[in-house]
Amino acid sequence: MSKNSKKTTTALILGLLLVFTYTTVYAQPTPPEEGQPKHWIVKGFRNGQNYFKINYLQEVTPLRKGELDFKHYHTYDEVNYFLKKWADEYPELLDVYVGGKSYEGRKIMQATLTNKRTGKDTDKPAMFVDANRHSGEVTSAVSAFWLLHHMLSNYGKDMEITELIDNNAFYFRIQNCPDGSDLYLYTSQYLRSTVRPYDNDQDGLIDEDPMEDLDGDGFVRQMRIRVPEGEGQYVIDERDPKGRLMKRAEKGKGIYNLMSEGIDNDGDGRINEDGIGGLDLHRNYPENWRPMPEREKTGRGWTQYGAGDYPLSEPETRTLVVFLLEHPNISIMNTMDTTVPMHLRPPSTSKSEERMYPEDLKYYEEFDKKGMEITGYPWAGDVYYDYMTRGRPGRKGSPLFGHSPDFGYFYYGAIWYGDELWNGGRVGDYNGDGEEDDLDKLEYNDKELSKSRFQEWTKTHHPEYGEVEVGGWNPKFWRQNPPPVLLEEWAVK
Ligand SMILES: [Ca+2]
Ligand SMILES: [Ca+2]
Ligand SMILES: [Ca+2]
Ligand SMILES: [Ca+2]
Ligand SMILES: [Zn+2]
Repeated sequence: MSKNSKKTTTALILGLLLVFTYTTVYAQPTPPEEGQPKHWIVKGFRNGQNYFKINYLQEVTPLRKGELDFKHYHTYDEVNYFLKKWADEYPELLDVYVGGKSYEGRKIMQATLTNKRTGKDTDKPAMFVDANRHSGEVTSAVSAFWLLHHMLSNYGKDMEITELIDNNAFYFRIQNCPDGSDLYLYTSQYLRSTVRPYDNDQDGLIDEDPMEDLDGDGFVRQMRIRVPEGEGQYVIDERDPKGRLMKRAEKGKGIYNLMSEGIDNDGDGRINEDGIGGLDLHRNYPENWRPMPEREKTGRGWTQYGAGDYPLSEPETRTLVVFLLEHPNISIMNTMDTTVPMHLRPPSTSKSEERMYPEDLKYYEEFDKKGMEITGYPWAGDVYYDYMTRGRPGRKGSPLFGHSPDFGYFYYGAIWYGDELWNGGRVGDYNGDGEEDDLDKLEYNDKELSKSRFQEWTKTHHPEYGEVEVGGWNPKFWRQNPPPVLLEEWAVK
């Protein structure tokens, strides 16, 4: 072996080692099996693409086919399969029925849990659990699903649960926006809520610029583009020796631009600015509802992004509210979201002391405390002030209009909480350097999650820019929801 070929061999081995060290840490989408669809089609008229490649992701795949586990995210079909199965197994405890039809015409399944032998559900005090009307906040569905299963499977075993089911009724909507949550779980798209077409950027074209997964890893992450010095906004943050972290450059020093992974489909200079949908079902409730900015006629009134055409314009919220009004036996509501984590409650448009009866506030404050004791969440309180400030100095309260907790308190008269699950990957000062930042998250990801949540910058071809690098955090199963290994822990909380 000559000196040169030795060198080549050594380089090759080193190269291979590197490849083995740095690949296969993030799961890639698996191709469809025979008979499985390749594309997901979204209903409704839109100017942009209305079909997307289906990614069969590890995060959405059960550990064993046909068996229940809470270590992955359940699709609409999977949830409904188990609901039906449980209704057959526990006919004296569980009814499963259609609670409404979604925008795309899917059946929104609802379940009623009570011991029928001790009386009808409508004759008992009741609680309603409503989850996942924010399409990407899929942890909430897993949490509601877990709770229903936990209560069902412990009936007759756990005294407390048995008594609860004997004397009360519990209603569940596990996925209150199945169009959106399935689109989120099956494709690389993400969206706020309903898939009803909406012109986000008010340019006259509807949903004309959805996201593109350029490198085909199943997720829309970030794109970094090398530019001559001074023309960019970013440089590599040297604190991570692997060069994964980016930071804002000093003036005139930037050599990278950062943008969302995708293409400017309509040539307006912005990437992915008008994707599928845009309304927000959680701004569509009737109490203190305000129109969207383009609909407010005076130019002086409050407006609310995502509010919809009018209160309860969407079938997902309308059918829920009608059900509640028809069931005044319901006195407790929990609508679930991600991420903070926090126990949220009314009011959303003013400080608690300004609009709530002092007697009621006392109860709520007691529940806030109890909630934090049980879950260990750092925050609980009203949406307007406690949520918006979260103890951060200098922050002010800010209103959310058409928000369900306010409908719940001021209009419906129920104790209404919205639990925000998962911490959004905020792992605190993990490396102990006195600061809480992305470096902590990276080290946590490397050590605890076998590097699976951050994709290293990978060269990819972009139709407009040529060679770009794609990488960054997993937007769905790290930023917005926990990775599968942490899912059950958060679902239980
Ligand atoms: Ca548009
Ligand atoms: Ca849109
Ligand atoms: Ca990608
Ligand atoms: Ca565009
Ligand atoms: Zn939400």
